[in-house]
Amino acid sequence: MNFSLEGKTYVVMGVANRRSIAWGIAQALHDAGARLIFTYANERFEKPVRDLAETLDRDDSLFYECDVTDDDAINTTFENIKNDVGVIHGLAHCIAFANRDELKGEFIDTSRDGFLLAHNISAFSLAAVSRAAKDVMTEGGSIVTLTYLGGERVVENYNVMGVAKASLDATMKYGANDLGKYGIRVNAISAGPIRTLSAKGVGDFNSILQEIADRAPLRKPVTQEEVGDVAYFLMSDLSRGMTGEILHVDSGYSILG
Ligand code: NDP
Ligand code: N5H
Repeated sequence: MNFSLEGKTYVVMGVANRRSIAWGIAQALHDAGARLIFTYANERFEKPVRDLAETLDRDDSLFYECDVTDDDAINTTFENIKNDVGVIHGLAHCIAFANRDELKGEFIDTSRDGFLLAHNISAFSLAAVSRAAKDVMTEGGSIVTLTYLGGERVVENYNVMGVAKASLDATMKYGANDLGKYGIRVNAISAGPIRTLSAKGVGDFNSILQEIADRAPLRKPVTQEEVGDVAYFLMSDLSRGMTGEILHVDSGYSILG
């Protein structure tokens, strides 16, 4: 069995800064020998992503702007990727968004627009991106998305994002069923809480991390590196018999009642 990802190319969507889970995944894939393609939501994020990628000891990374609310942008991005590299072997979808003011208070107060926005960016995007990526995964491939426990059970304040993650989880499973015949696997990592830009401004994030330190079986929050290593496993042939699965990388927290 070959654990190396040398000669393989992976698209990583959702690096905002060095704290991003997507960056933890990019580093793990890079360390395994992979070539990386980065996408960012708009040109504002191009420089930070390029600056980060420059810290990797290879210079063949590629960069594309891709706002996942725009079908034309998705199609153009993957057409450009096909023209530029020919074939990709996997994709990490590390994208979510909900209006900040709907990530507190009661779920029931979510607006129609806020509900649709969260589902558009955080769940439908996986279907749209998988369909476009399929045409560039001509040797089979592995798609990995990031989900959270709040899609399986009610977690205070996660609100509309929890409902969107439930949709993402189902999107992942239906996608896995459709794409399996092309040798493309689709799985999700359910990460424990990690302090990232998205988590910024979450009022009691310290107490959420403390709860993990106090109660999770491993008694510590997870890191971007730990999530990155499981993404590497899912991208590699070691996981070739798995699709449609949710792997919890959460210090064991989800087994607690
Ligand atoms: P980051 O803030 O680092 O990443 C979120 C990313 O979403 C950003 O890079 C942002 O891109 C991208 N994004 C938002 N809207 C769009 C859009 N319209 N088009 C393209 N990209 C978009 O946070 P995380 O690393 O924490 O989040 C990554 C994933 O991990 C999310 O799905 C999140 O729900 C999930 N997750 C996070 C956990 C945590 O505790 N942090 C726990 C479990 C799951 P840009 O910067 O270019 O705007
Ligand atoms: C129970 C919790 C804490 C409360 C809920 C947090 C939910 C966070 C997820 C979304 C993705 C955060 C979000 O959309 C923030 C935006 O409104 C504002 N931020 C931005 O626009 C920044 C600049 C950009 C980069 O962010 C995005 N997303 O584009 C959950 C936590 C314990 C775990 C957690 C933080 C989960 C998660 O899904 O991220």
